[in-house]
Amino acid sequence: MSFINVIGQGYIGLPTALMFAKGGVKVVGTDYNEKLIQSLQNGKLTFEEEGLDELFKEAVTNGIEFSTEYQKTDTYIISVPTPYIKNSKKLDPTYVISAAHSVLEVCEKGAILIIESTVSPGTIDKYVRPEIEKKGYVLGEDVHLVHAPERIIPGNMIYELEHNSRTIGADELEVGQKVKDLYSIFCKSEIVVTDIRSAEMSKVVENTYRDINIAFANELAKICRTDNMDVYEIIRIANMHPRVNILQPGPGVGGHCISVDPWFLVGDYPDLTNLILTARKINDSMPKHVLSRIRSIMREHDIHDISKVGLYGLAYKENVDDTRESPTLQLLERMDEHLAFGVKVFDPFVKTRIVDHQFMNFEDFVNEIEILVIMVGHDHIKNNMEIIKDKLILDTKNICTFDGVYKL
Ligand code: SAJ
Repeated sequence: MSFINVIGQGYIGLPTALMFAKGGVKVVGTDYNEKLIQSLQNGKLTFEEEGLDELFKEAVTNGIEFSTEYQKTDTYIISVPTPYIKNSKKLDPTYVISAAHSVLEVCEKGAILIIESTVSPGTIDKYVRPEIEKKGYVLGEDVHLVHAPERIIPGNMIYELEHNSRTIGADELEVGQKVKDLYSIFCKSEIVVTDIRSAEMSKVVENTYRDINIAFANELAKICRTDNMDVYEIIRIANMHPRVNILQPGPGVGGHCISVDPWFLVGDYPDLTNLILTARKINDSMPKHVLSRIRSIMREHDIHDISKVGLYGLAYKENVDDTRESPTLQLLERMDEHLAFGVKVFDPFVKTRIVDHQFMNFEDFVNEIEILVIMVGHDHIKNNMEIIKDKLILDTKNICTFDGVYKL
């Protein structure tokens, strides 16, 4: 039986480590963030997620450990961030390289090094293989390389870890098979074994497909706004066609995956990515579209004071506390650039103050504003529609059924 060291105890690494531990595998979760490791050692989770509490308890009962030190083991899973470089839009491989480097310092001979972090196609060839060669190790003998990108969605991670199909990219088929068996401990769905480059590319392609589909919906929303058509009704009808599946328009695309991964392709293939780049631009333009909608509602109702406007939702999507790349933050940044300060903000999931004029109490927030902009469709607002019914509402998520509600 393997002994797994999971490197990076964030949104993906932690639940993955816990699933293996629950399945009876010996696991140590490692992160260089001492505070985070201390918190986990003290039995405290660092983010909220449906079912994570119970899973954590089971994993602790099964002996999972947490440490800032890399362990000497036969199997490593690297699950560290892969941000993109703002100007070039290319992937920043620094964290992956540094984690791989540290693994090579301690690993057993013949260890399997699995990279779970999303990487652009060719990253492993370009940055990880040379690390192994620099060390004087023979690939396929001293170390075996594998890429096993995750597919789970925040808000439903635990279920999806168990039920989503997975891709394993490996240099050697037997190693791919071995890693497949390992993931089968908790993954009940199909696991495909392929080569490393195909695994890298297919992961980025999946998220890019979604980004383009959302961009199409957002462009339709803008077209429909111009001529007063109901975009939701149009998408609903179009989707009744058996081979059409258009996603929903919204105030923008946030999160650490869909709004980031397409940039890797744009950064690496600038001459070939017209559609992908255009989709990114459309999605990034949505906060501006929301602002122009707010402006026209203010004008219509003779409201001149921006502090009478409240944005509901800071998270990047419904029922999560994750604010990375969130459309609301994008919108606030844009307002900031135009020196438009004072808009009020509330999110029931975000319990620390991260922006100016952020309220911690929903009723206080509602009492202070005239226009409420629904940026995120949390269940909380769906269950509190009575409280906002007298406000002017701009509903960018199409969840509000009152008469006279403004839409995207
Ligand atoms: N959004 C829309 N319209 C839609 C769907 C989503 O505007 O119809 C927006 C959301 O509000 C959000 C953003 O897009 O701001 C992304 O949300 P998401 O729910 O589509 O995806 P993520 O970023 O939470 O997680 C994705 C997942 N991909 C999907 O295809 C659903 C997940 O499977 C991946 O594992 C994850 O990215 C990842 O790690 O790559």
